[in-house]
Amino acid sequence: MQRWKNRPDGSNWGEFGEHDQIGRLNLITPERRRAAVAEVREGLAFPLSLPLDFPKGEYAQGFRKPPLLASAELGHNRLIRPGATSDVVNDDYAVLHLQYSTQWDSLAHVGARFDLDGTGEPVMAYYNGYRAGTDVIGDPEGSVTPHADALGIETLAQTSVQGRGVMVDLERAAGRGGAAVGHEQLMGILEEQEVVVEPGDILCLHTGTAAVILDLGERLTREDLAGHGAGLDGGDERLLRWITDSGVSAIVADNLAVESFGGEPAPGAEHLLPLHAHCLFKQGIPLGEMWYLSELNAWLRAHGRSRFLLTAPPLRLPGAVGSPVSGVATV
Ligand code: UVW
Repeated sequence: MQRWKNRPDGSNWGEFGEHDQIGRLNLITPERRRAAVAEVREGLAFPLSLPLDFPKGEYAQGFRKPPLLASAELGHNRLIRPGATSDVVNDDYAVLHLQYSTQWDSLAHVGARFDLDGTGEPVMAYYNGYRAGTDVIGDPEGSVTPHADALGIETLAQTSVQGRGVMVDLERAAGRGGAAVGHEQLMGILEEQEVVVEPGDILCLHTGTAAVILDLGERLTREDLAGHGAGLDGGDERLLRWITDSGVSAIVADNLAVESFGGEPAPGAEHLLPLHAHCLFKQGIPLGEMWYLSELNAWLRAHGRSRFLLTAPPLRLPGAVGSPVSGVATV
């Protein structure tokens, strides 16, 4: 049974199959992955994650909390009887807010109220017409433990998330302030930096924000975060249309939310985070946030390159809506 009668304007629901749960990652075909592998010429690898206890400072006082790491005591490890052998063994466990630091947002992270059934009654829905309450469990009051029975992060992990990354240096073009980069400016930047984006590519946006997060450590303030780093202008319809037409399979940035975000919806806006709604809800484009892109960006710039092999699966953690990610770029 089709899950929806109406699909949102500007959405691609159904185009990758009625039951599709990986959205535009479908565009990373074996042929495109081979083209990504062909970008490996030097054999150098760059880690693309912040240490997962960053950001520090005032960010740690927000609703997402830094990791709590603890040891599972040896006495609880049933494999080892203390004193029986000379082995010394540690296990540990973590309480991890999955979207605290460098992360992937799954397609279950952001949905929207939409009239799926054509009854005039909007229901809470996600990419490809999956529904809150039946497919993605959770409620705005937080009285139910969230669990994504569809669109969870493990669906992305199963694809391996490996393809061609393409770097755009927004910091170089738009500075260190919090510029909102719209369609016209982005097209100018692509031309100036001679970056060509093709279907299936994972678009990576360097803004310098993660480097500041690392440099400031505990001294990081809310103002530093609010004022630093460019982001995409999610309110720019032409930019959203370009994202649709470009065929990018995912978008990654080293800033907080890929898009510029002032904390409040724009006056009259339908969505708090319009680029999230466009990518996660309408187009099935996963978003990566707070990645660490500075060293890779500097190397690419120094070598006149923008493309690389990107391997960045999230945790294969059934039912989660986001995940830390320790991606690797190989050049
Ligand atoms: C929200 O906070 C809604 O999203 P994100 O962490 O993806 O920016």
